[in-house]
Amino acid sequence: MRQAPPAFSEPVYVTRPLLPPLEEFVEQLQQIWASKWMTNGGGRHAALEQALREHLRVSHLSLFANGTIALMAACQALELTGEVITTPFTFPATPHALSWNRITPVFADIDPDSLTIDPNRIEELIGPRTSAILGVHVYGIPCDVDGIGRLAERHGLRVIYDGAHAFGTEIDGRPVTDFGDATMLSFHATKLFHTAEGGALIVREAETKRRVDLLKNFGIKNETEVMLPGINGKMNELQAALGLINLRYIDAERSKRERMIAVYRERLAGLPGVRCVRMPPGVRDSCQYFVIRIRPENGGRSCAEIYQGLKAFNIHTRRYFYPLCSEYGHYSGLASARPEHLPVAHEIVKEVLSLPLYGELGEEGAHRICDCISYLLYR
Ligand code: T4K
Repeated sequence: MRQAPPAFSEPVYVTRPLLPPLEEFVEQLQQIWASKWMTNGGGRHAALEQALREHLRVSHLSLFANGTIALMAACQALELTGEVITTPFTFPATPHALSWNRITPVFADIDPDSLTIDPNRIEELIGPRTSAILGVHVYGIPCDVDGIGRLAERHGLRVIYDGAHAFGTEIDGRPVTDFGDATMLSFHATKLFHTAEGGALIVREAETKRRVDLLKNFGIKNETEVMLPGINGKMNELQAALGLINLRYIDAERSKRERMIAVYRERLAGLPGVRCVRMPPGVRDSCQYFVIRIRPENGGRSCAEIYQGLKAFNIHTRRYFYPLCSEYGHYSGLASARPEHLPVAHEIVKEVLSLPLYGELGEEGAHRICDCISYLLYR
């Protein structure tokens, strides 16, 4: 009988926010207090847009209060209507952004390796009401951007990417945000780069950015002209200040996460029924999540059992993104949501487990988590 490894004394979560030295934020707060400028296009908002444009090597970026509203604004900016083809293997925000625009999501199955929408399953779903494809770079793994791009061109469709997990992802040295008409990024507290709540929309053309900037501010051009039925999606100065500070620390945080990922890969490869989800060759990992797939072998443990078992060690992993969006009551009645149309997604969603990944936990934390997983698998 193997001896159980010790439990963590403090809860270990799937992630924890990167928190810079408090003094640096307090200093920013003092300046904000002195200026009495809290939101509506302040100096920090402008500075963060500029800093992120440089950091991410993009031309047209608009900050938002959160990623979801950025995605909703993308649908408006690109004037999407009717149906949009998307993945069921994502966070609820993805199809909900469509629903809030009165657009029907049409679910396409995913690719078994990249776990992103499978371009080979998109074409059969394109109909007269289809206006776009909405791919998700899930866990920071890029969609098949070339395949999707070719399809969209052939059928005259727009392409939007939900890049909530893809801050800093690159494909052969090119920012992932170079692909598609628009890409959303999330800066939620659970993201490697964050502003507590926040997000951005990156678009290809200056004219689209102008439209996006109007859309996130009620459509207001000036004191007497309101150009569009916009919404309030603005990022405020406190969020922007936190973002400016966090930018100083993300390279260090990324390195710590890379070292944890190396430990996980080395320790977990070869465990019975466990596979590490990997970035394709040439892709720079956003280090947002570390995900394993657990398939019970010869009566071994299932993902659900490992997820439960780890709780006894005070390790709180997440089964992102179980259940599939197509299984939510709001969408399950759609023809495209029928399980027989989404066999790969249904199989994979039962296997995936996101392990804790944040710098503070370090390599030692990763080793201890591997000890617990190994114990549960061999027990
Ligand atoms: N598209 C995709 C593909 C997404 O994954 C997301 C968001 C969006 C769109 C929408 O972007 P935003 O509108 O959120 O910008 C969390 C995040 O809230 C959510 O942003 C994220 N995806 C999703 C994958 O994860 P939950 O419901 O899992 O969060 P919660 O509160 O359970 O937090 C997870 C763990 O993080 C906790 O167990 C502990 C830790 N935590 C969390 C918070 C909020 C902290 O340590 N501190 C904190 O302040 O959704």
